[in-house]
Amino acid sequence: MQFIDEAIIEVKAGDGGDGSNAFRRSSGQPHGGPSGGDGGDGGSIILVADPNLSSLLDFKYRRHYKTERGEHGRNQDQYGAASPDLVLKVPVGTVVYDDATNVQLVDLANAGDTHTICKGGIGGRGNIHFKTAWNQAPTKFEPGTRGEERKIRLELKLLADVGLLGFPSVGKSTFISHVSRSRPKIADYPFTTLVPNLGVVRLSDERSLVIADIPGLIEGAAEGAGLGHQFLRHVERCRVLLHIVETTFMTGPERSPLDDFDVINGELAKYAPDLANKPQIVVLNKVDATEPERIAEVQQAFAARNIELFTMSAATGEGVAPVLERLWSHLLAARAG
Ligand SMILES: Nc1nc2c(ncn2[C@@H]2O[C@H](COP(=O)(O)OP(=O)(O)OP(=O)(O)O)[C@@H](O)[C@H]2O)c(=O)[nH]1
Ligand SMILES: [Mg+2]
Repeated sequence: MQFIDEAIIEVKAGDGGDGSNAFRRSSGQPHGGPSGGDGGDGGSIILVADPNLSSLLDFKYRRHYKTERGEHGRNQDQYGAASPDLVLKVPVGTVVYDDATNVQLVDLANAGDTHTICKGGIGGRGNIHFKTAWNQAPTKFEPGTRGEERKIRLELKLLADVGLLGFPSVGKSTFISHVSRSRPKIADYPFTTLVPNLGVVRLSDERSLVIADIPGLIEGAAEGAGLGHQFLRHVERCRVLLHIVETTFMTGPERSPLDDFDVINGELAKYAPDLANKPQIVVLNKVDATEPERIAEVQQAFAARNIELFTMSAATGEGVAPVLERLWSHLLAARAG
């Protein structure tokens, strides 16, 4: 599953500082030579592909970026300081277009790829450079050149990093709506979610990940039961799966979370063994509505199989943060590898 995340921003690199036109004037040197220093270069704007990011969210909030001009040169041979470059971090896979011409400027396909999107202006030379044998007092100097500016379109094909798995009504959509701005329909009947949808989760300023909410699976999905399993292809490229179980059984007959877990994994194996081998984080949801003794039982059952089980309430948010952190550490390892 993918959708296109897009942002249009304006970038302007600083101009170069002007060279200076000055002369040495001191009591010892009433007719000293030229002493105008060079202007500094303007700061460039550089894009870099950062594996910590997975959306263009930042660029929707802030649309204008610029760097300062270089300092002008001064008398007494002083050069103006260059202004610092501005580095803009974009997610790996960002393709950059000139918005006016639609020409592709760069495809930042790999972590660490960099591209100077706007070159800063070059500082002009001061008159100290124009002294010649026949002109000892040049008044010539150069202005700084203009920094580049352009309007660019950033495009990212969003691929889900994390796929949600689970029976209907375990709280997959509740989870994604708690952690992202995605607002899928949530209801207490099975198969509320009919089409997959994506949510971008922001763990902190520097870290984001994309989660795919998919329809619930049931036993026999491989043979078409329920909504079938064709939408599993949407999570095939995910790096990690978040498998949600619950034990309140708002709908359907009594089942145990461990049985549910096994049933879903059986369906995965029938669909695609590759998918069944993907790392899974398992979480017991709805702990706000579950008896503590029951939670302990379920934990023991998973522990007996050596499966780490997180607990959370997607409704109240309790326990959600550690789940996200665990997903994140899996992802970072996978993205780096
Ligand atoms: N008490 C409680 N109820 C929850 C929690 N999470 C989800 N629910 C409720 O469980 C029901 C099903 O939630 P959904 O998020 O729609 O479940 P789903 O897994 O997306 O279901 P499908 O889309 O049908 O596969 C809704 O009534 C939710 O309000 C939770 O943490 N605590
Ligand atoms: Mg749902």
